[in-house]
Amino acid sequence: MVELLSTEARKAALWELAGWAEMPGREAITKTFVFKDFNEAFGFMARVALVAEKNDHHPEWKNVYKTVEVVLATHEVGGVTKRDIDLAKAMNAMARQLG
Ligand code: HBI
Repeated sequence: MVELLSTEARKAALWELAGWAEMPGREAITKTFVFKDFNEAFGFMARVALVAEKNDHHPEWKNVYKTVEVVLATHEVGGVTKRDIDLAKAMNAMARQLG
């Protein structure tokens, strides 16, 4: 069973996660990615989708043209776990690859 991160651990992890922040009023982390255009935004989502499926851990996200708003939380435990931090790291790496 995946464990909730302590407040300290969550805050420490966020220091390493460029652009990510705690979500007001919810135990979750969030980031809005902005790409060159829709094509890049959707390419990012397609890559993330494969990683999410492989890890059986999925984002909550909203795409409007070139922006992708992402919220990560572990539904099973109702808060932020290592799975969310790992997916956030992977998303930052994949967004960098897209330039
Ligand atoms: N994704 N973000 C998130 N949180 C979950 O708890 C979760 C998931 N993807 C799949 C998943 N859980 C399954 O393991 C459970 O629904 C069985």
